[in-house]
Amino acid sequence: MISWRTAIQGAFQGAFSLGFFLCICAVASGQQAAQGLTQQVKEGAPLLTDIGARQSSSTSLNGKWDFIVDPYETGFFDYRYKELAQNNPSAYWNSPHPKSKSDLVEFGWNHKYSLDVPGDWNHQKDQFLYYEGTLWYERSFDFQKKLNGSKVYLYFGAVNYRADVYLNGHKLGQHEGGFTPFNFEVPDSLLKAKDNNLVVRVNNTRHKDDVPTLNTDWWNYGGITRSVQLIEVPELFIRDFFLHLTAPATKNARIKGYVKLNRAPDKPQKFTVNIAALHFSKTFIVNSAQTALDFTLPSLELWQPGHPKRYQVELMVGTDRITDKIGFRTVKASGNKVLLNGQPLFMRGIAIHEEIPGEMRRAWSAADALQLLGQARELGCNMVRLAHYPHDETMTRAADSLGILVWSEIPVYWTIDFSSQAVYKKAARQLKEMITRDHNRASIIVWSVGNETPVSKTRTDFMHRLISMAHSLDSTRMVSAALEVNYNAGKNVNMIDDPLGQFVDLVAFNEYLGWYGGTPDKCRTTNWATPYNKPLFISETGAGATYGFHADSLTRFSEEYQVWYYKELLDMLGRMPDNWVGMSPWVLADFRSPKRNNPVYQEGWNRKGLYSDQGKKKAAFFILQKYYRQIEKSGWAPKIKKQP
Ligand code: GCB
Repeated sequence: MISWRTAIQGAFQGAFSLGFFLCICAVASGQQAAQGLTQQVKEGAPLLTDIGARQSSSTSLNGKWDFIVDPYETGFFDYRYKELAQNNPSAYWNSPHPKSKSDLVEFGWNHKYSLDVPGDWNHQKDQFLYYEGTLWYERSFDFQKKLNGSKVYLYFGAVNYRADVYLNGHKLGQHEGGFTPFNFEVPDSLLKAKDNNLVVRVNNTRHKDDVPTLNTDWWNYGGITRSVQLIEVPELFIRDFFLHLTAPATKNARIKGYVKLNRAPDKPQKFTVNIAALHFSKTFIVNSAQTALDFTLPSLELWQPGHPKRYQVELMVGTDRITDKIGFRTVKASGNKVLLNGQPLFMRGIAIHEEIPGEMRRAWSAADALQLLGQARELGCNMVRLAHYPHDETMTRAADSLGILVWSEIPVYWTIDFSSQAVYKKAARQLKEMITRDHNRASIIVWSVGNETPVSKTRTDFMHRLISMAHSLDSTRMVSAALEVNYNAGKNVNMIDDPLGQFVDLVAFNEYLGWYGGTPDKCRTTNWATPYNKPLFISETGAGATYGFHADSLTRFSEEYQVWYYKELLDMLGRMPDNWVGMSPWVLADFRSPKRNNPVYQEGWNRKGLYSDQGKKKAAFFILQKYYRQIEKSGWAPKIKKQP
């Protein structure tokens, strides 16, 4: 179905975006070269999890890295466009060492050109604002192992979009996907005590067959956008574990899960779980790489918004020890409700992009997470939709600590190529990496497999496979996707009847009645329904307003229009069916988007934020805040009277 929205957006962008496209075409055409990037694929080691809890064994490689901008891929291909051999001195992963002053050297690493890691490159230098292509990063480091016989992993929180990683002239491997972590085992033979040379080729060129694809409504920030660290672990170590509560009990609470070691132990080993605050300790015997865990805690305080109780859990095998703060709670869709710890839940949400708008940059740090979640809290939220890709681990950890529920999503967005098996693999990989990284975070209640994907059998099969995969990786959370709406022209009930609805646990939909289709008074005669007997969630709704622009409420982009939109929306919500369990309006703050080219009101910003790009609250913020406060008091969305 081609929605009215697509048509309107098309017309709108046609009018405003020509300048931008002309300006980036020059860069884009030179980048077709990057298509050859995948010719040497060497994937990373299985993911180490709970990185945030392994800080004592980790060495940060954050800081200043030197860089070379390489739009023609000169550091990777020779002049016949063949990939350079590993030992070719012209390859940028090999530091140039001219033997004499007559030697010709056409590249070099110079502290004059450096970028902060983590951090997107776009905000760090004016000339990179629109840059899409290849940029090489380089740094050196010393490293002394602390343990005998240990293993060392090089861990990247995320690199957008592709990374080729070289240590001391040797390729460790490659990773694709801009928002999930990856790691490589560093062979002892490569690691030196002094002057290790680490080079990363980063490329953020957009491709049709990537996830996301060419077209998104957000900025394509490039670079090593999240932390880089070396992690030293004993030869036998805990690679991953998963602990979850099976039923909402505060006495004799049953915990299940598993522990995964990096390999099967040579002989049976003791594996211990300690929770000191509960005076709990239990030892299991493990003799394979993966062991199921099942135990009972005599008493337990449940994690939930308003009471984000977390326990320090210690896990030990041999000489390896991890301690992490873990909250225990249950969540499930049951009939047409969502139950959190067995109680019906109403989600007072907001959608968030991973961006600090005031600095026009990707968010990545704990302080960034606290800023964004703090703003959501002020709005009265108990839930956030982290759109449209997995955010940094600091974000889900902060949500755990603050007691904010999370919807976490992979960037299967709009029109990725659903007919391609290669694209499916990319999406599935990102789904696996997202779930593996965060399956111990109590805050996460929904894994989302995508956003506004156009209905067709091929798409539904593709998405169904992802949903099944999410369920099999983690059966303890809801799986969903933000669906589009079937606007039944002329009828007063809009149906959310996307066939994907039969496979999700939570039927979620995006609607923009009064922004993309006519004016907000349309809400007065509109009702919503779904044929699925499942909880119903509004994953997006919103209108644009430029902070400080005041006019009458019929004037687009005025704060008054946005206020009107929210008032009509809230009135309409008073008529939502009984299975309506919450919403995450679009969006917390104005965010950068190359698709938004109104020269007066947008200038490259999507203006649907309730906070401006400078963190100022728009008038509509207070409308939603009041509504959420009412709900918080009454426990459920009130069937409110018309908004004054
Ligand atoms: C949507 C998309 C979101 C856009 C938003 C908008 O439906 O899911 O990524 O940014 O609409 O502002 O149009």
